[in-house]
Amino acid sequence: MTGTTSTTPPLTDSGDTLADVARRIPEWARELGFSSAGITTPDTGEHAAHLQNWLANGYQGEMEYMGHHGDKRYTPCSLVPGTKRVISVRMDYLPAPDNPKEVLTDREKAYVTRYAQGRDYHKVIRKRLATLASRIDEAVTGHNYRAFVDSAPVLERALAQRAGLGWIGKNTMLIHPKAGSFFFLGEIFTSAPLPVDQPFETEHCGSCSACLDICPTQAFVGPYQLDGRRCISYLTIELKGSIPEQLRPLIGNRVFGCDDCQLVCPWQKFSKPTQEADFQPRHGLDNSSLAELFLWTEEQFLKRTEGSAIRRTGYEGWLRNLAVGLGNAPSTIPVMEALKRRADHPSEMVREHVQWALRQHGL
Ligand code: B12
Ligand code: SF4
Ligand code: SF4
Repeated sequence: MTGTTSTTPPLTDSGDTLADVARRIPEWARELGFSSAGITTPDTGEHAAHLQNWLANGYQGEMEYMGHHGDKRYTPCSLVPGTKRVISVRMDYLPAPDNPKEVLTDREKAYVTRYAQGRDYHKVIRKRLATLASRIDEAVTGHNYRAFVDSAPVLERALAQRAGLGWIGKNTMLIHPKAGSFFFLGEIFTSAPLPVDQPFETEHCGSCSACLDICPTQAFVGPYQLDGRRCISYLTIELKGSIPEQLRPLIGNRVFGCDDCQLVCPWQKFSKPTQEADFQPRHGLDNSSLAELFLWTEEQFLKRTEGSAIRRTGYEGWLRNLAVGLGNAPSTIPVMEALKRRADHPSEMVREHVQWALRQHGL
């Protein structure tokens, strides 16, 4: 992907023009396993106001970090002074072969979001971004950069849209017409005034509203607007305490994250399976029973989730989520036995969720 600026780009110390470097970045990014890369200015346009409204409505729930850092989240130059461009990249994560819909409809199985099947993406992407940044560094001597993926106060989807990587759909995901939305985003803030790409202006949702209608917890307050507090991803990953009782039956068998608003999206037929060995399922997480995972000891949990994003929920959070899944499962012997085995768990939160689950089975 290349672009133009109105002024003639200066030569770099390597003798290339900045336009030459910008032309090579997507090629270097692909060599490092990214599916595409684009360059934009450090602005988030109208997205800053959308973020402010979202925060004012309290949709961040316990994710208080979303409101910290003042204007840094929507003003890249405040986060990293001297930033002239943002290089946005995406990396596909869908494992293949895959069976998400089968697992979702089998209520004795545990559904783990496709993004968390393998190694933690933060680690994978951060390392690759560092390599990409140092290649740019070799070409543009003396420039400064910082690389980010997810955890920093950055409006990643807004920057990706502005860098031409896709449009923000009604489900709030960044979607590309040739790649769906099962990909991660990351970015490099650079002081090099590289030529920029065209933003992705065309919105391809049209009159479709499949994602808004399918959401199990009705977390969308309208197109493009998600009440984070109702999203299963928030409830099973970000929320540290008890899951509100009225939402538990709606969670079904989703024990870590949720993909429904993506799986239903018609653009997903263009999603590409990942080429990354690191994102392939580990320990049968793509097709395990709730009862089996519920009986993991803490030691097994720590061992089997080493280097995985699942660690974020912690062992008690993991048991809490599985207890909800088991409460929503059919009343079979393995389900009931598993719940009874954890009825005296030392954590009050786990015990309370197990008791709720047992009540769902009339016990
Ligand atoms: C907080 C957060 C969450 C929260 C809140 C989600 C949310 N929609 O905000 C929770 C925990 C619920 C969550 C869930 C998920 N997340 Co998340 N999350 C983030 C994080 C850290 C910040 C997102 C953010 O800025 N939210 C603030 C609100 C205001 O933004 P927004 O809802 O996206 O709304 C935008 C537009 O819709 C628009 N907008 C808002 N209101 C309005 C109103 C109107 C009228 C209009 C026209 C537009 C508009 O402007 C907003 C800003 O661009 C980013 C990483 C990052 N640093 O950016 C990852 C990120 C967005 N998450 C990601 C993923 C993969 C997920 C999940 C799929 C994980 C899962 N399977 O469980 C789900 C998807 C749920 C969903 N539909 O969004 C990826 C998305 C990749 C992609 N292709 O888009 C990111 C980019 C992480 C990454 N580096 O890859 N996430
Ligand atoms: S991830 Fe699931 S719960 Fe969250 S908005 Fe999408 S469909 Fe709803
Ligand atoms: S399901 Fe339909 S409305 Fe939702 S993001 Fe996909 S195309 Fe847009």
